[in-house]
Amino acid sequence: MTGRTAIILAGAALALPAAAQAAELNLICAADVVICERLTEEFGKTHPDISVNMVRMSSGEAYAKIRAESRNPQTDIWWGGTGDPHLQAAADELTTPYESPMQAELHDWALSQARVSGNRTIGVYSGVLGWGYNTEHFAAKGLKEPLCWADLLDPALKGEIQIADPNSSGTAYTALATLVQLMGEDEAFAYLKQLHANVAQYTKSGSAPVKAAARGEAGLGIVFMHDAVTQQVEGFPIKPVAPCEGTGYEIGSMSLIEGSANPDEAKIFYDWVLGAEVQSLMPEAGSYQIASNKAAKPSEHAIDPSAVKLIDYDFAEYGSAERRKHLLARWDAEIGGAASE
Ligand code: S7P
Repeated sequence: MTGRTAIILAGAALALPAAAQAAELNLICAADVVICERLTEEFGKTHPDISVNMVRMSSGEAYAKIRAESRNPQTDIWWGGTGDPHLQAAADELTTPYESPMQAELHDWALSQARVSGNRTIGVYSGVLGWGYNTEHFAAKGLKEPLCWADLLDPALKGEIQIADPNSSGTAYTALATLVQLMGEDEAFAYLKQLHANVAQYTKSGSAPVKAAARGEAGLGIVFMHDAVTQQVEGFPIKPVAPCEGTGYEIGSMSLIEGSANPDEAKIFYDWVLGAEVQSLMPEAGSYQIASNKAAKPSEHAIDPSAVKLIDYDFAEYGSAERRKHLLARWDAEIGGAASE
């Protein structure tokens, strides 16, 4: 054996352990960062052989990233965020069908996402749209309690309201689609134009408005009610409201990415996160959505949807690429454009 051969053999021997490297999982998490970090940590405890790279994004941003990467996917699984962009990704075939053995444990509303998408997405939680307002701020300014969508147009609320931009935020897209379903499209845009006079800021993230209201930087944030509850439970003077005329809701969803590098690890996470034990942890991280696993322990702080006037939200229609693109383009032209003037 020459010295050179020995070096090559040594090189080959050194290369062997590389094959035993830890498996990887690239996760986009589109809910609050606290629950995203908690899920990553818990998964790491039960699956120490899989290293998770988690990135937190808003729902619309997650959709845009997955679409931009479609020829060379960098993401394996997308957990959380509102269901509409998951449905759009399913229609675009950016996500891949999977029938999890955990489906038998889920509520029918969670399975309805799978049914309309050919198993390309599934419900992981649900939540009711509304707002949270700062009771101390309202009392100090002598403002009337805002109980209805109509109340938010009161000129006394000028500069008091925050809501996210529906291009980046699933929460704000849910608000836009809800108003269209409640009022009709032209009437909803007329309403949003009037509301614009009272909006201080369109944020990137959906829950930011109520976090600002909690700290007195705004009077009211239009958000999912559970995000208002989180602030209330943390001790801020926030009161969650379900609008009197009726409101929409989300089915927060999860999808596997078509052509991803780690499909087996992604399925392991997918099945794990649908389990009752994992979903029962969500309230510990301040996430008070309604869990999709029928056996998950409900939180005492969760909003009871039967006490709210809910619209019959048409997920298939408002998650379709055509409707979503049309509504977002109209929002940019008639509302977002005015915001930058
Ligand atoms: O905070 C939890 C939550 O409200 O956030 C998701 C939300 O859509 C993500 O934020 P964006 O609005 O910025 O997209 C909801 O799915 C979830 O319930």
